[in-house]
Amino acid sequence: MARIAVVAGDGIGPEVVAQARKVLDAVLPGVQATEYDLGAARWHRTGEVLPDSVLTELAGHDAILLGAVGDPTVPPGVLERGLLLKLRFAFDQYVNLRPSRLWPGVAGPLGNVKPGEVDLVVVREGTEGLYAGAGGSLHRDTPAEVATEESLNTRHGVERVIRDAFARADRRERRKVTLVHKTNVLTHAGSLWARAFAAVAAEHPDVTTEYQHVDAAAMFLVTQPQRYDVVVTDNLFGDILTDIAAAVTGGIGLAASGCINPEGAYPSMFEPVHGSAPDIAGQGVADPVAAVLSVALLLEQLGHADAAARVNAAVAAELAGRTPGATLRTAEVGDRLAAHSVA
Ligand code: GGG
Repeated sequence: MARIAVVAGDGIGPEVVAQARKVLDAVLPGVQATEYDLGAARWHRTGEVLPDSVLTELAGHDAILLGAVGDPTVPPGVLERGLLLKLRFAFDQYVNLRPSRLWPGVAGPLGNVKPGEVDLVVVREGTEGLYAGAGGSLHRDTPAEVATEESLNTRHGVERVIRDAFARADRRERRKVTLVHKTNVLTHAGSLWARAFAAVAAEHPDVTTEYQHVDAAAMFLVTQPQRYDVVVTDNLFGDILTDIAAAVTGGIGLAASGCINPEGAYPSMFEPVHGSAPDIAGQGVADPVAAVLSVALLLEQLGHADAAARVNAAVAAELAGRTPGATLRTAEVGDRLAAHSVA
């Protein structure tokens, strides 16, 4: 039976993960879920973020279900780098998979796309780019202060995520991959991405390819999101573009993601795209759909396609039945989704 490590984390993380757990238990009876107390509370209590002993324990699981990371009482970066990025990097989760679809019954905010018309997936590089942590600062807190943040791009890292994007496109109906970068300005990294993309594209003659600068892609994701199928891009561009994609497909509360180690050498991690939302934490009003859809991605990754399909169907029914503007209660949504996910 699958062994899942659960890291609820901060803010609304525990609230939405509790609903995701209900759904997981409903579709995979007997699943072994172990909770790990990581996040702001642990840091305040112990000064630790993610001790190596816990990392070793997490490595023994089949997957990780994560809620949210980040808390206003903790200095910026301590939890984000020390927990979220440490997990992604330690477990070589180089594919950050972020699907966006306009679910039946969910209206696009601009009225320019019909329900069901958008079904795209962003394959965001997960272990390199500006997130690598390369850089430094000089003369801190003086008028001469200088800070650098460098983008790390290796041929190995870029090529493997592009390969993953093409493999996904091969399994989809439209078979199209869009590379998004800024090759006209970021010429060093851009050239590497463009050459790696061309090399992998040559191995997939049946896949349609296109290139877009990131600023154009940001615009087209708003005005014509239906033009995209698979989008492959670097770590920061992917983070930003997937928030835009979420906004045009019903909001960040519906956006799920997987931080995937495709080789299975390490556990993959599944998390809602949203953060800890401290402004609404503890009120029981956070939408758990993103966390529940992250469970569907987890189930697919672990080979439980039927269970994943049941969760997706339950979400589709839930969203089709929503009245715009109606108050949502996190636990009630979780109860409904769990009940409808059962075979
Ligand atoms: N649900 C995951 C979470 O808490 N994300 C907050 C965050 O800082 N994300 C940055 C990223 O995904 O790179």
